[in-house]
Amino acid sequence: MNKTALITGVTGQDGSYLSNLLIGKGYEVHGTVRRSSSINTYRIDDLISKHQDSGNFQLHYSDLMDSSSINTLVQTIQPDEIYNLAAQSHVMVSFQNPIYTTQTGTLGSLSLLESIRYLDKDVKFYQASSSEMFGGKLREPLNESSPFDPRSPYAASKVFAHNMTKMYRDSYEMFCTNGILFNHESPLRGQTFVTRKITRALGRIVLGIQEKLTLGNLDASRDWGFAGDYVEGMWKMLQHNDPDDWILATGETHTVKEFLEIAFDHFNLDWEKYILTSEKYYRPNEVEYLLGDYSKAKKDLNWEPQTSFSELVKMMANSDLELAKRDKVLLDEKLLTPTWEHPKY
Ligand code: NAP
Ligand code: G4F
Repeated sequence: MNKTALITGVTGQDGSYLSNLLIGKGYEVHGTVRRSSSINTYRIDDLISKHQDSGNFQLHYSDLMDSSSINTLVQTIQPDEIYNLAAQSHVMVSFQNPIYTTQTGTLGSLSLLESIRYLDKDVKFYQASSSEMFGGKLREPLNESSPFDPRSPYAASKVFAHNMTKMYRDSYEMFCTNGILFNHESPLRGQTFVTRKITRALGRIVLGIQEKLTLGNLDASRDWGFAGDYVEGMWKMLQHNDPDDWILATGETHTVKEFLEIAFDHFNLDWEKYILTSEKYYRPNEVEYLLGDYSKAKKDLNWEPQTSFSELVKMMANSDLELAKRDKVLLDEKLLTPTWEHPKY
């Protein structure tokens, strides 16, 4: 019989890549969406149109804050695997909305863990932990034993959920795993994260419909990989014999400046002519440097990243040039207001 998976946060970047992967493997995938006044399923519209009729891809309204809806879903779907991807995932926003970020980051995972605990079925659980938990002060490759030093409400909430996941594994012999993922990006990355903010603006700069882009700390360094590679690692964690915690990373770190250099070079442009900086994009407590050691995932899961840093940057730059062409058509027809000169994050 085909396996059934429940994914929270299915409308997000990772949710869309993971759904695609699991449907391809023959899973029946159930995803949670939260109600909003405008439709926010653009990342999964293709999957909806291809698979909804067959029942292989089903969506359900739910919110991390509504534990009764989570419990009802777990009870009725009785999934084999649960991937808890939903979160308020923007670090800067977490300083402005600390209570909401903490509530969603902690209560959602706890509600899921409690629902699984009382289910009369062995369910495998994946928690989306984050490299932000390490805090970015140690300038060395970080592994599963490196100390946590959270620097934002977002990171602190992820540490709580991480520890709870471990605690349920140890206390109740539940199959609970934490994937400690370093930054992973794609053409479907949210547009307020730095990589996508850059490539989205770059496409418009190439077409002459945007002049400048304002960013924050260009010296921050991240271990950036491709989201498509990382969801394969999530799945492999739940196929392992025993539950555990694993890091997924590339083993390379690059500054925001290096990202800019490769992206703008790709279109023969000099980034320094287009980029401004403003303190308004600086964080109250910056994570300066992240570099991951994925050797445990390589050994246990036979997982390795497949996409290099420059391939990732160019993939995003190319995809966003196509989107910018659509922007230009809409702009020329006066169907679009250029709001991009004043990005919020
Ligand atoms: P994302 O694109 O921001 O997606 C987050 C998802 O969570 C969206 O589907 C969002 O729904 C949903 N969500 C937010 N608040 C919710 C709530 N209160 N109730 C229900 N759903 C809610 O994030 P991502 O990049 O795919 O990341 C997936 C997970 O991995 C997140 O938990 C993130 O913190 C974690 N993580 C990400 C990275 C990374 O580099 N991408 C690294 C480490 C860990 P809407 O579409 O309605 O907003
Ligand atoms: O792209 P970012 O916003 O991602 P950040 O803060 O590293 O968080 C992402 O990765 C985490 C994994 O480590 C996830 F857990 C989390 O959910 C999220 O997906 O910022 C990256 C760096 C930061 O140091 C930031 O200060 O880029 C710097 N930056 C410089 N200018 C900027 C900007 N970040 C944003 N968002 N916008 C800027 O204008």
